[in-house]
Amino acid sequence: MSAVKRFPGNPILSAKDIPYDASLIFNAGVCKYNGKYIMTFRNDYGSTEQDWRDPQSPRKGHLETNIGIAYSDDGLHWTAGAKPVFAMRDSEILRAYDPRLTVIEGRVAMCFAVDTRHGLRGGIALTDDFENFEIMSLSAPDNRNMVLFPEKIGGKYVRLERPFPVYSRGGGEHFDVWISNSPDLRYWGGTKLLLAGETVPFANAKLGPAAPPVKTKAGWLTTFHAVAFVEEELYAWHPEWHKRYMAGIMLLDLEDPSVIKGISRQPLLFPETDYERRGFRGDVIFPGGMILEDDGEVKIYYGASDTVECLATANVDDLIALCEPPVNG
Ligand code: BMA
Repeated sequence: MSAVKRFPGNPILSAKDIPYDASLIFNAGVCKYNGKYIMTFRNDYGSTEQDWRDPQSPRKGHLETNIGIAYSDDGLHWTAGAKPVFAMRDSEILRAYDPRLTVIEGRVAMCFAVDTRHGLRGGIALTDDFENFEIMSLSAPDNRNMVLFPEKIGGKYVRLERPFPVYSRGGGEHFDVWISNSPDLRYWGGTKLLLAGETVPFANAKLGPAAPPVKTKAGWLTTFHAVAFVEEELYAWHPEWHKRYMAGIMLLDLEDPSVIKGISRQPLLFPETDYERRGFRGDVIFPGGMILEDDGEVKIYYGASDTVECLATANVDDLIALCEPPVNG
């Protein structure tokens, strides 16, 4: 029996729940802050499935992006705020997307990806009210999928990240998960390789950090996404989609999170349901939020098929038990 159960009410948020222009609601970050569950989600808006499938449609391929907010009392049922809360666009920056939330030192840090005319960057912003965001850092390109640990470790802030080395990795999509630290959230260094793509048996392409880690007695528990190129064409609104995104899970050492204590040899979540297999890009599971409740329940929030936001739950001990010692550990 699987350790993870999909929430029967999935998807928990989709375009029909949003009171402004919205087409695709996915890849959200989630935190518990001031007694409420808060989600910031990616909203791609503009063209619809019909536009993508119609070769004559002038709106085909036109998607803009902003980041919206939703609130919940139980983490299951969500209400979207009246307007988007975050967007970046100027002559250099094209958009910000895929937000991840971490409560740290009483504030909320939002990590996000940024497309610019000169490469992909990873950003970190701090907020107290989800209206004003102070941007602390934007990485050098190409790097994204940043996630921040919820406390300092060894006196430093710590993040996971996924740079995109091209020359040295043979030009394909063979990208790995790295770990860095910072004295102040602005300057990042001490960078080390954490999880190499070739060590994940169910991936044959890139990996990336998924939801920010949660602290357990056994170690930092954290998800990652793992990509497999497949021969067959997968369902998508556009032609030639061959990438399957799965979720994996691993356990990092509490004092030195650059050490992997355990990792599951199998995917934690593999695309199975209609909402995961059929959408803008089918066969995509992309976790961005993970909450550990006091009773040991873990809520894992994930974008499905780049179209809707979903939830799966598990018991924390069952997740820890999935993490076997790494082969070279
Ligand atoms: C990645 C990112 C994610 C997206 C995924 C699947 O490269 O763009 O935002 O969910 O692809 O399309």
